[in-house]
Parts: sequence; structure tokens; C-alpha cells
Amino acid sequence: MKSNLKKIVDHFNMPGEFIEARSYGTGHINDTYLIDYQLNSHNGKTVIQRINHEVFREPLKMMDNIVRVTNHLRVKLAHRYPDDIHRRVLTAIPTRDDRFCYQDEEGNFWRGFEFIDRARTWDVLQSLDQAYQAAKAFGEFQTLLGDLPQPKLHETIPDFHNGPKRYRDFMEVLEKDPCNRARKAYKEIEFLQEQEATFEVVPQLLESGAIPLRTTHNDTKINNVLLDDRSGEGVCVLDLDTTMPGVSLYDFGDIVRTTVSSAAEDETDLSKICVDMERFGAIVKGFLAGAGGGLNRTEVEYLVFGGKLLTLIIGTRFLTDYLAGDRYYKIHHEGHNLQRCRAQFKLVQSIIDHEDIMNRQVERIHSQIVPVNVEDRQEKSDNLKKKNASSDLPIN
Ligand code: ADP
Ligand code: GN1
Ligand code: MG
Repeated sequence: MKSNLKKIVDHFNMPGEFIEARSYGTGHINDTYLIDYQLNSHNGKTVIQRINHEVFREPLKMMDNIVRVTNHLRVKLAHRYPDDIHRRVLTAIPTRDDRFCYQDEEGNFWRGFEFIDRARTWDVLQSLDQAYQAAKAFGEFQTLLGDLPQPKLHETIPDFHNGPKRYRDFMEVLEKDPCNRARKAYKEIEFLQEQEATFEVVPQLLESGAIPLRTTHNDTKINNVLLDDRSGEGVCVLDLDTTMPGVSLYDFGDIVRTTVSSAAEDETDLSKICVDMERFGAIVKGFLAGAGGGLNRTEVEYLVFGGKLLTLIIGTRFLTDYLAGDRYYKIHHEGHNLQRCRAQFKLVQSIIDHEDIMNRQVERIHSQIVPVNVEDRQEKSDNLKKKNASSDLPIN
């Protein structure tokens, strides 16, 4: 592996002498390696990734997106962080023949990024402040891309968050049941079939014009943002492979999915998986601080729904992959995708149980931090009364 990776690294315009490469991070899709090199007497690091081209069928178009997005972010952030800009945005390293992707003899696609130091990602967050900072960074990311010049970014995975399509894919695999696994997942299958209507909501909101298509990240899982070692601040949003046209609810939704419970994505003890209202409050504050001014009223009203939807979609994808024979996600043992699905569906249930109180919390935080005009305020208060009338939970 070491000698292979050295050969790969040699194709990139990197400084110094290769020392070693090791597997890095816990992403489910690409293969990430941390490269140590030496330049004069100084040690440095870079990141090399093998792009999963089964998932990203057009890696060159994906890299084209990433270069456009990072150039845009760099220009916008340079005046804010003149001395730290190399840590505030990903920097793709060109190959020696000035491309952003190298294809090896086996057909694999490779890319390089400058390593961002003095920061790290977390699979499970440790504090409320981390939740706030991560959500703020993802919210700002969306705001900063609000004026990305045309043309639209390439759709790197078609129908990525298309709920009805994800549900149809699940039903197709279920009918074939190619690995005879459906019998082991009958409870999850039943739960999912009961939730089918949830998938129809976003397409309707988009079609009616109630929510806009924006440039969104689409994979705002919490280990896709680097938090500063000292200040805890969200330094840099990573994993830009699915940054493309999308819906703000997806981005907020995946933050909900990966932060509101203190349990891991594949927790086996389902009793540990539950919405923690303090964590939820922290991400609402963070996301609205980063993106709030740019969201319309319907987007704000559907934030909690976004959390439920994304958790359901990702759970559906884990279940579909389990039934199909583990062809998409990296797994670490047999049954891993089913275990992940169970944890997601338990969280969906907990969000359903807390939905009213979560909605009221969004409403309260939004009214405190985003200035609204008098008409909006009246309409909000009417909506709130309607919601409260249909719930016996105390107003939070
Ligand atoms: P995947 O698509 O497989 O999730 P990511 O691009 O998210 O791959 O990278 C996996 C992990 O590697 C991240 O969660 C992060 O910890 C680390 N990482 C990736 N790029 C960098 C970078 N430029 N600097 C520092 N760490 C990085
Ligand atoms: C994958 O690449 P990674 O590990 O950040 C997946 C996301 C899922 C997530 C579930 C391109 O994200 O959509 O939400 O796993 N990325 C892709 O953990 O499918
Ligand atoms: Mg990732």
C-alpha cells in the first residue's frame, strides 16, 4: 500500500519527500489517506483520496464543482480571515499536469487536498457548544454559496435526496429480496411503510414554490466539519462531493440526524437514542445564526420536518443497502447496515414524539434572533396558536 500510494502521490504537485501514508477518517464512501512528507527539515501533511467512482459516476464533473465552490468561498472569506484562509476553505492540490484528478492504470480516480491542521472532526459531539459551532458553519456555508455565479453545479448523484425515489428503490429491493434478509428486518420494513407519506412533502413544497432550490451541501453529517482545537469554532466544511442544487431542509435535517442524540449512528442500545432538547436548541441557534436571515418562512417552519425526513431517508438507504447485500456503504461487520437503520428509525420515532415541542423551540429562537416585520410576526403568532391548540405539551 505504501509504495502504491507513493506512486499516486508522485502525480500531484506536492512539495517535499513522501514519508508514509495511513488510512484516515471514518467516512463511508471514499478512501482517505493522510500523507506525511518532509520538506527540508520540516514535516508536513496532505490528504489523498480515492474517489468512489461507483457512487460518483463522473468524478471530473464532481471536481469541477469542488474547484468552483472552493474558489468562490476563498474569495468571500479572504478578507475575513486574511491570515487563516488556508484553514477556512478546502484547497485541492493539482496534479503535475495541472488537473484536479489523477486516474491510475486500474481506473481509480485520485485527488489531493491540503491538510487543515489544528482542527478535527467528531463522529459524536461532546458538548452543546460543538453542536452550535458545527451547525453555524454549515449554515454559513449555505449563505456564502447564495451568490455562486451560474451555471448551476453538476448533479453529482442524481436524485440524491429524492424521497419518493428512495422509497421506490427500497420497495424494488424488498420485492426481490436478493439475499433473503427481509425476514430479519420485518419490523423496520413495517415502520418504513407506515412513514411513506413523509417522502411526498418536499416535492410538493418545491413544486408549489413554497421553498426554493439553493446550493446546498447535502451531506452535513457532523464529521464533515472541522472544529478548531482551541476555540472550538467551525473552521472548515469538508466533503463537498454532493454540494449541488438542493433544499435547506436537507442540510439542517442531516445536522439534526447526527447531533440531537448523544448516541452513535450505529448505536446498538436503542434506549440511548433520543432527542436531547438542549442539543436541538444549540443547532437551531447555530444554523439560524449562519443561514437564518436567508431562509424563508416555510423553510423555518419545516426545519424540524427536515430532521425527521433526512433521518428517515438515511435509515431507508441503510435498510435498502442491507437488503441488497451491502453494496453501497462501507460496513465493518455483517448486519452493520441493519444496525445503522435501526438506530436511524429509533431517532425518527423520537423526533415524531418531540415534534411539537421542537417546532415551538424553533419558533421561539427564530423570533429572538431574526428580526421580522410586524405582518410576519402576526402571522407567526397565529400559526403558533394553531399549533399549540393541537397539542397538550407545555409551551417551551
Ligand atoms: P468521505 O466522503 O469518505 O466521508 P471525507 O472527505 O469526509 O470522506 O474525509 C474523511 C475524513 O477525513 C473527514 O471526516 C476528516 O476527518 C478528514 N479530512 C478530510 N479532508 C481533510 C483535510 N483537508 N484536512 C483535514 N482532515 C481532513
Ligand atoms: C455517507 O461520505 P460520508 O460518510 O460523509 C453518505 C451520506 C450519508 C452518510 C451516512 C455520498 O456520507 O449521504 O448520509 O454516509 N454519502 C454519500 O452516514 O452517499
Ligand atoms: Mg465525509
